[in-house]
Parts: sequence; structure tokens; C-alpha cells
Amino acid sequence: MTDELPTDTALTDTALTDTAATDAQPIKTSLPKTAASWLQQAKFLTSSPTFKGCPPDMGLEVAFAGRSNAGKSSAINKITQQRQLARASKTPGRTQMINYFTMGREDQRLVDLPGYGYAQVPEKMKLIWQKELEKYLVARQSLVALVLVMDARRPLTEFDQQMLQWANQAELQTHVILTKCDKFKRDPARKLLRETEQRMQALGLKCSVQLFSSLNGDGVSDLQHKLTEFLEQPLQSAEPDGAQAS
Ligand SMILES: Nc1nc2c(ncn2[C@@H]2O[C@H](COP(=O)(O)OP(=O)(O)OP(=O)(O)O)[C@@H](O)[C@H]2O)c(=O)[nH]1
Ligand SMILES: [Mg+2]
Repeated sequence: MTDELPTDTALTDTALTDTAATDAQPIKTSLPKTAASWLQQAKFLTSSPTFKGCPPDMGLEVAFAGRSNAGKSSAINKITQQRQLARASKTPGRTQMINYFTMGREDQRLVDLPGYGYAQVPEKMKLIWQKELEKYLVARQSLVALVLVMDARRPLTEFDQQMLQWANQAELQTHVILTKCDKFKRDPARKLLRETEQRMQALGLKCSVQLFSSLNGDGVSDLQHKLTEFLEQPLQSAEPDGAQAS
């Protein structure tokens, strides 16, 4: 490791019928129709500057990690279709706490982490962040996956690589999003995606990777679906049994 550690409803009211629990009275369960409508329900849960202050370590959570200013908070706002759920800013180092969001159930959470690699944070502060973030990444049992956010113009920094190596060793599923891909035309963006995949392969890093833009919405749906997989979120099936036209 270098001297820097990562510091950085629309619920449809349609009732679905689950007949498994009882013969006589089926239990009615409301499920969101789509990944987008599930994520749209996101609400702020809590913020903590320390690992100790995090909410109870139960259920499942996915954390957004990555270099400062890469676009973590903006990505959370975009996929939840809420402008100011997570605080985004031009000033690097904006997110200074571990911020929690839930989609109606406290056992499914998204976490916005402070960014790493921002040199202008006071040294003392930086060390505190590093420690707390390290504790969080190592000890948090409910952390099932990382979304590693990289600025598409500077993918796979030394620290990103270390983060991926660590996640691979810890057997933590990782999905990389290359943000700000709106800065590229379509073909160069695709080329960049291919090259990044190849570099990861060459480095022996296992993870999935996609393009993303909080500005024009590229890749939003892919990321939303990935999160439903990680958080094991059931959705209404597109064509419920018996819905086919005869
Ligand atoms: N063009 C473009 N700008 C983006 C995109 N995502 C984020 N930005 C901008 O990048 C800056 C940083 O975004 P944030 O979402 O605050 O970044 P962060 O990773 O949360 O930063 P820290 O909290 O400091 O770690 C802001 O000015 C955003 O408007 C994107 O997809 N495209
Ligand atoms: Mg942020």
C-alpha cells in the first residue's frame, strides 16, 4: 500500500401474491416493478464520521468507493433519481463521513464513502479518515460489494489497483464504473472501456466494469441492475404467471 489508504416510491402499489406461507390466506407482498423504481425510494439513513457510529451490521450493503472527486455522490444521486440525496461538489473531499441510504428496508443499504487521494485535506484529518475507512472495509460484515468509481479520464490509478487487489483478496465482489464518460465521444468511450478491461485482465484483477455518466445517464440502468443483484432485491416479474395472451 502507498502512504494513502482509501479515505475516500415509487413503489408500485400493486400487490403480488405469495402463496407459499399459508394455504388459506395468501400473504400480499409489494414489490417494486423495476430496479429504477426500487432505487427511487432511497432515503438518507444516517452519517457517521467513524466506523463505530455506523448503523447495526446486519443485512446487506454496497459501498461506493473511489478517488476523491471521481463522481461517487453524483452516481448515487443519478441512480436514485434524486438530485441532492448525496452531497456532490466540485470541491474534492466533499464527502467526509460514511453516509447511509436505504430503499425502504434498513437491511438493504447504499453507502457513500469519503474519497481517497485528496492531498489538500489536513494531514490529521486524512489519517483519521484513512483509519476509519480501513476499519470499515475490513470489518463490516454486511458489506457485500463495492462499486469502485473511477474518472474515465484517469482510470486505474495506482490506488485503484491496490483497492481492487485488496477486494479480490478479501473476495469482495467489485463493480467498476468509469464515470464522466460524457467527456468522450461514443467510439473513444468504447475503446477506453475495452482497454480498461484488458489492463485489468493483465493485472489479474477480477471485477466487472462499465461506462457511466451522471450527466447524460449513460450506464444508469446497468448499474441499477447490478445493485439489485448485489442486494438481492426481488422485483416484480415483467410477465407474471398467466399474463400471456391466449
Ligand atoms: N461531466 C460529468 N461531471 C460529473 C459526473 N459525475 C460527477 N461529476 C462532477 O464531478 C464533481 C465531483 O462529483 P462528486 O459526485 O461530488 O464526486 P465524489 O467522488 O463524491 O467526491 P468526494 O466526495 O470528494 O470524494 C462534481 O462537480 C460533479 O458535478 C459525470 O458523470 N459527468
Ligand atoms: Mg462524495
